[in-house]
Order: sequence, then C-alpha cells, then structure tokens
Amino acid sequence: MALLPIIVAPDPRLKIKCEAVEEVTKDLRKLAADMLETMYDAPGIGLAAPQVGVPKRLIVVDVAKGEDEPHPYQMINPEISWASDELLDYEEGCLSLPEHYAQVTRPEKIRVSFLDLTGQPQEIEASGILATCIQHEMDHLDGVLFVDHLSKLRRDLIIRKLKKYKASLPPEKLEA
Ligand code: K1U
Ligand code: ZN
Repeated sequence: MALLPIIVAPDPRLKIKCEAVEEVTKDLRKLAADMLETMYDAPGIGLAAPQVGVPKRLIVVDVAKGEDEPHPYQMINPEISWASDELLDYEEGCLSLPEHYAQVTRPEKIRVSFLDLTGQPQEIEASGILATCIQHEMDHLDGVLFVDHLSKLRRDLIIRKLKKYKASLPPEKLEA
C-alpha cells in the first residue's frame, strides 16, 4: 500500500465533476486501499478520489473513534436515495483545506446506495457524523468544497489564506 499526496485548495482538480466508475478493477481496489491508508495517516475520517488527483466517483469513510474498532466504508458511485428533513449542524474540516473549519448544515440522516469493491450494489442508512462525512465526500465528487456552503465573504477569506499558505511551502512540499 502507499500514502498518496493530498491536493490542497485552491486547485482546479478539486473543482471538477468526477466520472462514474465503469468497472471495478484491481487498480481501483488498490486505489481504494491506498486512499484508506492515506486517510488514516492524515488523520481524517473521509477522503474522496479527486483529493488525490483521481477524477473518479470513489470515496472512503471511517468515523470510528480512536478506541473503537475501525469501521471503514469504500463506496463506488455513491448516490443518495433519501435524505431526512431534519438537519444537523457540524463543524467540518477538510484535508484539502488544512486548519480551516466551519459549521455546515446538512440532512441529519441519509440513505446511500453504492457499489462495493466486488462490484455488488449496497445500500446503507447513515445518521449523525457518518451522514455528514458521506455528504461532504460526495460533494468532492461534484467539485464542491465545504467552503462552497459558506458566504462568499468567508469562502474568499479562507481561500486567500490557503493561497498564502501554499505560496509559503517549499516546492518539495507541494503535491504534483
Ligand atoms: O478532506 C476530507 O474530506 C476529510 C475530512 C472529512 C470530514 C470532516 C469533518 C466533517 C465532514 C467531513 C476530514 O477528515 S478533516 C479531519 C477530521 O475531521 C478529523 C481528523 C481526526 C480525527 C477526527 C476528525
Ligand atoms: Zn474534504
């Protein structure tokens, strides 16, 4: 397995709509395993393929707390088939927006269908932080970042700070 470099915003690769996965191949399974390893290493609770430069509809999520057993999800072509009217406010972070956090409001419960790594269709119901994280990761597949849910003023402020942060990094610390 391998750790993958995570793209930091602003970057055009984080703003594109990703393509559906047509076939679940060995290479895709390797990518999903590398993404999980990268997510645990960061550490984070989710990661989407475009964050590692792959414009495909693949996400990984694990919201299990440190002392609990890991509970990873690897979802190919995820789709939300139902969302609750009840909403949840959650202070979100993003590995592509390091050290920035903001409260985002999303449906509290969702039903999501996806393909697993054997290509079999699956459906789960998620609530709380798991639902929030899946929605955040699915946003990435459509080129949407959590700052896109904020006012233009707050979004522009965060993006301006990230531009400065990236400009201050030595070239070897910038991802490809
Ligand atoms: O970059 C990402 O998409 C991952 C992001 C996912 C996320 C966090 C919070 C709400 C919604 C989605 C992160 O994992 S940021 C890091 C983080 O939240 C965290 C890190 C270590 C322990 C617990 C949380
Ligand atoms: Zn993110």
